[in-house]
Amino acid sequence: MALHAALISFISLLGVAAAQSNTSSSNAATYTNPIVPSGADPWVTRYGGYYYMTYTTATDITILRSQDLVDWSNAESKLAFDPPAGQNYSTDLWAPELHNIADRWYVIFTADPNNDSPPPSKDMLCTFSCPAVNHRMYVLESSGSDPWTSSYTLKSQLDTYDQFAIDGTYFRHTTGLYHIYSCWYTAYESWPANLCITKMSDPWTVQSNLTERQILSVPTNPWEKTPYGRTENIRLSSNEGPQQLTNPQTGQQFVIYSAARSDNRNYCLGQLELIGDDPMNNQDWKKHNEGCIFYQNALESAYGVGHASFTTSPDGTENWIVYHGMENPYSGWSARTIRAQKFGWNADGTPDFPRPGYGPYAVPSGTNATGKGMRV
Ligand SMILES: *[C@@H]1O[C@H](CO)[C@@H](O)[C@H](O)[C@H]1NC(C)=O
Ligand SMILES: *[C@@H]1O[C@H](CO)[C@@H](O)[C@H](O)[C@H]1NC(C)=O
Ligand SMILES: *[C@@H]1O[C@H](CO)[C@@H](O)[C@H](O)[C@H]1NC(C)=O
Ligand SMILES: CC(=O)N[C@H]1CO[C@H](CO)[C@@H](O)[C@@H]1O
Repeated sequence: MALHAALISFISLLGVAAAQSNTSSSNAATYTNPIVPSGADPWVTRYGGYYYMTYTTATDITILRSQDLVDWSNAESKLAFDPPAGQNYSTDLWAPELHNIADRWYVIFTADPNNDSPPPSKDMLCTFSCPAVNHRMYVLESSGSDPWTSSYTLKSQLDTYDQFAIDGTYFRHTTGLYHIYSCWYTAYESWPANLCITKMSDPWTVQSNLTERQILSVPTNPWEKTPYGRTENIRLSSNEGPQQLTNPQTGQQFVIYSAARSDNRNYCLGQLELIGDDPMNNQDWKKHNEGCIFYQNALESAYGVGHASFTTSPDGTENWIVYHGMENPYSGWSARTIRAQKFGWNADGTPDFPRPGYGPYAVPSGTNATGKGMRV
């Protein structure tokens, strides 16, 4: 696959030749994955003619912007937040997301003090000198209504009852705003990592108390465990990276989350659907227990695909998934790169994700060709 991808990149560099070979087609231009050569936990939103991307740098909050969803080689970069040392949020800044709520932008992210100290116990069999115990959720607020020119300041820690919390996201519903994040049962129980929901009164304030917090999903299925179907050491079973997805035709509300474990090939996407009226009622959610809805494609060396976010093509007509994956399933977290693919919808309104791969794929509909030699 490496050879193939390299060859395609080379052809793209030649640009003109690739474009000329398909001049009869109206959407002949193609791109290949990855769209960013290194990175994890990508999050993308489209606003005012630009795509804004956040991802895990671990040391700060950096925002990229590009007019092109699948070409970030000329993206601009903005350092939104560089945490001071010695705080509970100084290290391991993970999975930032940039949300536009009530004319301000909120960056919701995970962080911890002192680099996940104590160091990881062997195979994370921790009872209890456990890494990750101090991970918490934090929120930055923009100074104005523009995500790029704004400055960002730390607004608040999100209340997770002084318990493990990672990968938090906002869930918007007619009944209000919610925080959905990866949680443990208790402060010192460690894995499995579940999905929890709490109600918010504003983007930086959790209103629910611990009794009201609800667990929406527990990684009980074989495909949610690592290795697949593992019956012992459930500490390596994870539900994380939750992300709201709305079917624009039917209005169906989903939470697409990542399952299994992010450092290996089994990482994949699972699906919850809100089938009732109240996100705080766990009986109002339906879990797709049958298997991952987006998962490794060994035939194309696309492994560990997960931690997705969703956006649309420049003209708004297509749905796109932006996710990370690895070509080498043995190198762990460092092998992750950022990818994007178009997806559709099944007859029952659920998302219909493609098989993960490297392309070449047609560029997103409405991609601006001007100023890009290879996309005439
Ligand atoms: C830092 O985190 C610890 C453990 O959760 C907590 O006890 C302490 O109050 C926090 N410090 C601040 C300044 O919030
Ligand atoms: C949580 O909030 C509910 C509703 O306000 C209240 O009835 C309950 O006593 C609270 N629980 C705790 C532990 O504070
Ligand atoms: C297309 O790209 C050109 C050159 O970067 C830019 O001037 C123009 O505003 C863009 N048009 C749209 C619709 O994004
Ligand atoms: C370079 C390129 O995109 N070539 C494509 C042109 O269109 C034909 C037919 O659809 C494809 O097979 C090529 O891959």
